[in-house]
Amino acid sequence: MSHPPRRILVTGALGQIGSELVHALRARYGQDRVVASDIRYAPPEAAAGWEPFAYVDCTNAVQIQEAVRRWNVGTIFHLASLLSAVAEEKPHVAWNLNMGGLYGILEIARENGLAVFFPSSIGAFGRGTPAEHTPQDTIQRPTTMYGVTKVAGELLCDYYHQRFGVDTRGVRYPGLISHTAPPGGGTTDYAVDIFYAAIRHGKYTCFLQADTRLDMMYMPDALDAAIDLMAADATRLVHRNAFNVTGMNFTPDELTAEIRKHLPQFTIEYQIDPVRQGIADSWPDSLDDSAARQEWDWSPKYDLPAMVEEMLRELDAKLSVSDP
Ligand code: AKB
Repeated sequence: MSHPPRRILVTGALGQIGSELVHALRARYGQDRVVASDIRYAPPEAAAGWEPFAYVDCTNAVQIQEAVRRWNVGTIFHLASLLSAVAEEKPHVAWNLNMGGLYGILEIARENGLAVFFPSSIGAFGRGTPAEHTPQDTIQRPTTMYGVTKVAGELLCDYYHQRFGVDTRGVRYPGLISHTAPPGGGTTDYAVDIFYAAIRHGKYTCFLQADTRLDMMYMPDALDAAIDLMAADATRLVHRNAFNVTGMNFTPDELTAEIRKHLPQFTIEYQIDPVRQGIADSWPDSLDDSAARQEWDWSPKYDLPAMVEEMLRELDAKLSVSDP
């Protein structure tokens, strides 16, 4: 007797990555194969488009277990997490969600033979990490609660693979840029906010210094990274978890110069947020992603000019409908 293929569950499906990853996974594997889940419900006018949808609080193991059984889940893309700036404001909530949620997911994966994707971040690095071309395997002493949960999450995923044979895989994302869902509470959010401000007002007040260099990635590349890594040949994976990945690298000043090629009147001023500046200063300037390239053929498609051109075009179309 043949069994239907097991489904994919996406936690945090209404967040910045999840809201696009669900659609990308459905495009590849079929609508019914991918169950979106979140602690929020989709707005009523959009709810039908999100089916199948499961209400899941990731800190509640019973709810995760019920969703896994009900939908015959075989793989979880576990995205529910607080981002860096909001995690610094609410460190206890961040520990509970980022660590408690992951622990519950891994336990259920162990009991049910599931594969798990876990997104780590450039936030997993900190003081003492080489700032340029940060190696795959290096010093990780983050000074933020977000970073602590990301390093601990990387280690926990490695542990569940080595000790229990759970198929855990993951990447370290840089700042993610998208025209679909806004980020919420990250240090790299300026690189999305700037586009909305450029189109709506022709000017932007940036909370990071003009010369703060960070790695970034356009969302289509971030989705490919997650999907391709989970589909990769396991025998080639030396690292499995926490692969450095990057798409491009710039400062607010350089991003402004690129936007000005399309909107010459655009202006930027700086009003530094000391908390987010401190977080950004503790992160690397650029990552070495050669392990991902070697082990599962990672290769981003978008550089800075291609990303800026598409962001302005897509957002201009979107905002002309929402802000007529
Ligand atoms: C954040 O800024 O918190 C995230 C990240 C780099 O992990 N975008």
